[in-house]
Amino acid sequence: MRTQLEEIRSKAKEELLKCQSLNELNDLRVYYLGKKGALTQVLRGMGQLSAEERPIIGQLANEIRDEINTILNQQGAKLKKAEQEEKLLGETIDVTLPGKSFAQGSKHPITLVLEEAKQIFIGLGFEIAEGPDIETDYYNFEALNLPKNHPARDMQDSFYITSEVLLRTHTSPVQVRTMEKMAPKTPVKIICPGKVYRRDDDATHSPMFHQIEGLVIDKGIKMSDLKGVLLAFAQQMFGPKQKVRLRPSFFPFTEPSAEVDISCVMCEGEGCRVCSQTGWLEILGSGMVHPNVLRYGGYNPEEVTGFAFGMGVERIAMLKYGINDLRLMYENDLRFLRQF
Ligand code: 2NM
Repeated sequence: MRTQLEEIRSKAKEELLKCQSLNELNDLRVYYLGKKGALTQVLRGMGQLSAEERPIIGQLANEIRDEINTILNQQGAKLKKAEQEEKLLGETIDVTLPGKSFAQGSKHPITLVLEEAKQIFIGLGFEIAEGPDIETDYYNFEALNLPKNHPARDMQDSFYITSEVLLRTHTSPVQVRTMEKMAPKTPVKIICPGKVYRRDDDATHSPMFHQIEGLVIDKGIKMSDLKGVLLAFAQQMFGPKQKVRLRPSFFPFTEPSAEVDISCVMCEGEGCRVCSQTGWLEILGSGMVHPNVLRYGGYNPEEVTGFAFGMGVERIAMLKYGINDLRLMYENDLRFLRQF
């Protein structure tokens, strides 16, 4: 029995030290120390030994088991480390490789102009007011001094949902709603940016476009306040040399009304094709808020006055960025959009 045990000891030692993988090592553990392993098998025969021999063989068997265990643990640690190192070597990455680049979008020229215009007016002390795109006849026309069957409604042919509900043709309804909320408090000093809709579709008109309208109401507001605000806006949007001029016009919601021209952004007033040799470009409509509109909004025209103006964002964007065709704005052609 002693020789059997010694044989197990030397064979186990040799095989364990030659072992090349953790799997193989585990097989060896089972083979030598497992329930049906070599050592156990030998020890099964202990019953035949004499009482003197039994403890001696028992001790030897324990010794061998401990020794095999120690070698198993050492080899296990060694092999585990080797396997990890090999895995790491296989996983090396080249940190000098260039990264993957992500396609980056850019803002649409209309968004750029809207954002810049908002910043300019915020700088002039205005607040931004927004409202629904779907409006009632009352807010879109009636409260703006455009009663039913008024001929000026023709200028803003609309998309009707019902006879009383339509897509707004301008952002002025937001101003009426704001007046209703604020009256009789002053000052009112707001701009209303947003989409508007008209039944137009040709080279220079889109059925949907963007507007910014402004409204100021307070005691003693005059036409010169309007001109000062628009001059400051034009100079910040198009450059410090800008001039503005007002020409008499008509809008149902303002009296008096004026078209506002800025000096031509292409020729700085010299006269060119863009400004039809006049040196001026029309960019806005404006005027003093009609007494009827103030009353609809809840203000007393005997106590307060106001000015209002409206501009088309597409037109400003075309002038600012030299875009010669309105339709480019809506085609989503990346060759166009990438330029901004
Ligand atoms: C324009 C031209 C002139 C305007 C008037 C109002 C309101 F609500 F106060 F009556 N908002 N916007 C106005 C006046 C708009 O756009 C060409």
